[in-house]
Amino acid sequence: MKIINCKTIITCPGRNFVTVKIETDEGVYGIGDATLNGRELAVVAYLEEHLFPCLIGRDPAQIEDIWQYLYRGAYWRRGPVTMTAIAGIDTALWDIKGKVAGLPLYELLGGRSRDGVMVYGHANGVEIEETVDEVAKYIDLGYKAIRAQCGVPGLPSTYGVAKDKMYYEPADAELPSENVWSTEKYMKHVPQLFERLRDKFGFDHHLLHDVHHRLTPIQAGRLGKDLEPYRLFWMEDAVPAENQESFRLIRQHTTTPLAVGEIFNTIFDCQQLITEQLIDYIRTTVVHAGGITHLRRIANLADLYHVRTGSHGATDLSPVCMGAALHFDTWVPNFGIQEYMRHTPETDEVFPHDYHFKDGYLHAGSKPGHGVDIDETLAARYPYKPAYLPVNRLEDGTMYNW
Ligand code: CS2
Ligand code: MG
Repeated sequence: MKIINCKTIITCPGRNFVTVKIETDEGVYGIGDATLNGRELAVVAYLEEHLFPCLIGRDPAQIEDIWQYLYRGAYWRRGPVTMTAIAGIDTALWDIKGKVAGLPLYELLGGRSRDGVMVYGHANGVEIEETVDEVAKYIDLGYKAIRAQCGVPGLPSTYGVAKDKMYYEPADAELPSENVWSTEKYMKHVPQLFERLRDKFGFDHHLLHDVHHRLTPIQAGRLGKDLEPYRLFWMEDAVPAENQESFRLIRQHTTTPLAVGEIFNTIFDCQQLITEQLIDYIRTTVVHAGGITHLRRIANLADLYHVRTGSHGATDLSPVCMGAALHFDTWVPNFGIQEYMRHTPETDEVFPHDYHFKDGYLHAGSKPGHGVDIDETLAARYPYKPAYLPVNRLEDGTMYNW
């Protein structure tokens, strides 16, 4: 079997998605997600100008060799654009391998380790009571785990509080919109949210929170300590994580479990975090961390150090990524949890899939490959629309982390 054509399909059913499609001389094709929110066209150029020409004529079964060729052959290794491009190709090749074998992807990885994959949804509100109402809705939908975010008094907006409750899309403008941040106001308010949630719902559901890169290590230690009575499943992205050793300071001050890694793109971004057990969950994904081939390496390293997976699954990761992630989650022995921000009906129409939600769990389908397809005719109806993620400034105007 030979690769005869590779292409990207850019579509925007409410938000932009980039999909890689690899076609072979025997009529079998595979698809992969290559969406990088706010930088989509950089990945498209990297794929079309630099990677696709190297794939024509190759045997699609040689997934590892192709991965090593694209990673080592770049000379300029790593980075979100490079690794998202490699991920799109890698996922498409695993999809082809499954279709050729007539097996769902999880069988190729080592078979089922679980039936369903526990997921968490996103409850948010401007006020605490609005978030409480949203958490109640997710409990009624059968979720066992719910992320809770709320507005901060005195701030005009904050991360995670969406206009549309169910579908959260932060890339909201043709040039970056500017948000304002105050750590003091935020840290005073968040413990009140979780005190209220535990008072109302008790401890039968997992509660999670995303700090979204906005504290210093000692502030994260303080917030983690303040949240300990509410037994969070995890506190996510407490600090920007380029300096992995800064997590030692957080660890010294709190037992609140720590999750990080949705913006990581290789094992080297989290090697120290894992081997020094500075985190409890690694959030790397199929689409941004080099595909199934590399994510498997990260999960295997994490398993040696009691770190579990907790892959990112926001709306800007397409159903193709979600489908592949569910097969990965169904196999991976040190599974923790899977984020599940639902896609809109028009997105689901463009990407027909066989995974389904039931009682707080997502279930991968049993179709060969990852079980997700793309309707190219429908996709063409939604042209690319430039959209940036916001930027964040402190109240005095200092540029900060969004
Ligand atoms: C967030 C994301 O889901 C999460 O944990 O961190 O919503 C993130 O803000 C977006 O994926 C950015 O595009
Ligand atoms: Mg996050």
